[in-house]
Amino acid sequence: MASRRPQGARQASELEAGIVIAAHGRHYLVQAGDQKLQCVTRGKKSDVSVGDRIRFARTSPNQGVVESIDERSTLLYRSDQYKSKLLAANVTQLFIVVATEPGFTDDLVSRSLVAAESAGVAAHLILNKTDIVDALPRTRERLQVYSRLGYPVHEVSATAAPEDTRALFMPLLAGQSTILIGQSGMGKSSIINLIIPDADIAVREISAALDTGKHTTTFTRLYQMDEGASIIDSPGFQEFGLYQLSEGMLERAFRDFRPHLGHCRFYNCHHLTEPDCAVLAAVKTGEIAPMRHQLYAQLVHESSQTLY
Ligand SMILES: Nc1nc2c(ncn2[C@@H]2O[C@H](COP(=O)(O)OP(=O)(O)OP(=O)(O)O)[C@@H](O)[C@H]2O)c(=O)[nH]1
Ligand SMILES: [Mg+2]
Ligand SMILES: [Zn+2]
Repeated sequence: MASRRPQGARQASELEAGIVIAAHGRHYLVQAGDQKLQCVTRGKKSDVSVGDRIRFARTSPNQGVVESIDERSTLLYRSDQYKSKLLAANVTQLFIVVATEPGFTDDLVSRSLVAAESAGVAAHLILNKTDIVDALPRTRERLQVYSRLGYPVHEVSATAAPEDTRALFMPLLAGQSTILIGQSGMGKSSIINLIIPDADIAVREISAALDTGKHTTTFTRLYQMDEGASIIDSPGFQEFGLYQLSEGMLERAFRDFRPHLGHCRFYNCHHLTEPDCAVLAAVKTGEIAPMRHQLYAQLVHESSQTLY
């Protein structure tokens, strides 16, 4: 019997729960129990993110329509030419993967930290490829600026010390939803493959379906671990989506600024050129690294270029 109910108004009892494990345009791969389904949204909506817990209506044995998104605890954005798009929902911690080689840029690390802080997500740094010993001392030195800010830095080598790497990660991942982010070639997928043994196969299957056939990760992919933990692999990003952040959110996203906020002469100080600015004073004494203040100024400039 055909249902009389209008489309789009299905009863909650007919809906099933799932988690979005990959997104491609408006097509979503949804994990529901042991099953994976291809889901679409209604109309032109594309506001679903990897990591979203959703309710869907089944339209065929392996297909469905997303009917609702459960409330998110956190949301991270990626940027796409001055537009922010959804990167991942409900993550509890962000691991920034850097390597001895190829080199990483401080700009991307700092932007990732700002993204994590503003989303209320814990941030750790992972230094991979410690087996490339020539570049190790210099890389360690560069990372000190972040450990001084209070971000944990973990050293691993996914290929040269896989067992140690796995042993370090497992307790850090327990009970958490973790996203690995970082520039291309840092070793994010290599780390994921140590933790999720079938990850490689799963990605190759999707890559084949999307006809990319490349080694580099081209889409964000969530893997469920046991006991509610999950880990997300992401493509080497160009930039994080930070355009949606207001100036007030930006200043608070810089951990090193926080002790100085509220101590400027002007209550609405921009910390750029104002007299008697407590933040600028801290830059002068070296308490705040100049590189961090430069990024703040750049982000204020970028967010002022975008209309929302
Ligand atoms: N020497 C060394 N090489 C490594 C290590 N971990 C990964 N690699 C190599 O680094 C290269 C890039 O690794 P991936 O895991 O594909 O890097 P990724 O961060 O996922 O890169 P994208 O998917 O492009 O963002 C591969 O050739 C790996 O074999 C390591 O600990 N030491
Ligand atoms: Mg990868
Ligand atoms: Zn100020």
